[in-house]
Amino acid sequence: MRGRFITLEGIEGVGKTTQVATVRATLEALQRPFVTTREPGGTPLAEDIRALVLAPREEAVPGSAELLLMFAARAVHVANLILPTLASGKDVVCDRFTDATYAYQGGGRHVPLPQVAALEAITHGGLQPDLTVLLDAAPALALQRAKRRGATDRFEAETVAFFDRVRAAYLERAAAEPARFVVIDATQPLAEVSAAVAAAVVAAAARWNAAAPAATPASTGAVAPEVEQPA
Ligand code: Z5A
Repeated sequence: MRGRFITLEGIEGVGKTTQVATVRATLEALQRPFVTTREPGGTPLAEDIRALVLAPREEAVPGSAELLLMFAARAVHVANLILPTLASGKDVVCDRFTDATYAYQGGGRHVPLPQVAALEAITHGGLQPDLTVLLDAAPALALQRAKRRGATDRFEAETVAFFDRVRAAYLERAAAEPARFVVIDATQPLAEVSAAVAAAVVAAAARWNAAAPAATPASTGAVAPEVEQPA
């Protein structure tokens, strides 16, 4: 049976990386095998692209270039890690996926959404997350948390207005797809956010168990893996 695809989303510093640990612990308790990964990144080539796209630099980086780099990394990640892992029956837990492109390049950088959708179709066809946990908080709080960690990348140097647009784009996507998204108030104390994330995963897993065996990527129209699974 195909594994399930779980993504975590939200603006910078909202607690996604922290909550990956909660998802891991919950899946372990449910005895569901899984692999955790992140975007941009997740494979050696995709991590190289991540370093290129996040590095602070003097030269302007157009939104269209960011868009293409994000999808170049994603194409490698989907083909070499995500699809083979799902096909092997393991769940994939991913810190950010294509919702981030709609939010950051679409909402934040004003890249036209049809351009994002066109690359999404090329890169991962019908493959969509089965569950997306959106951690929501105002940029002022989230950026304060992120700054506590020190070094800043190219996105972290952006304005509060930029992150307001990113947040609004995320909330718009969540409102449009309520069956896939669970929106969690990330301003709550850590223990409460973790409990809400764990509850979302437990509820989704119960639905998946109750449903008929998951469709294969081929039957959902997802792109078939073109390369061998990494060792
Ligand atoms: N990007 C893009 O533009 N387009 C795309 O398609 C994709 C990505 C995929 C890298 O992402 C950048 O790429 C990202 C968007 C762009 N840049 N931005 N902004 P990333 O996910 O690797 O990096 P990030 O967003 O910068 O994540 P982060 O900084 O690691 O933040 P986080 O994972 O959401 O937060 P955290 O590290 O878990 O928590 C931050 C701190 O807050 C930490 O000290 C925690 O202990 C603390 N924390 C967490 N939760 C709480 C609560 N509830 N209370 C108090 N303190 C808390």
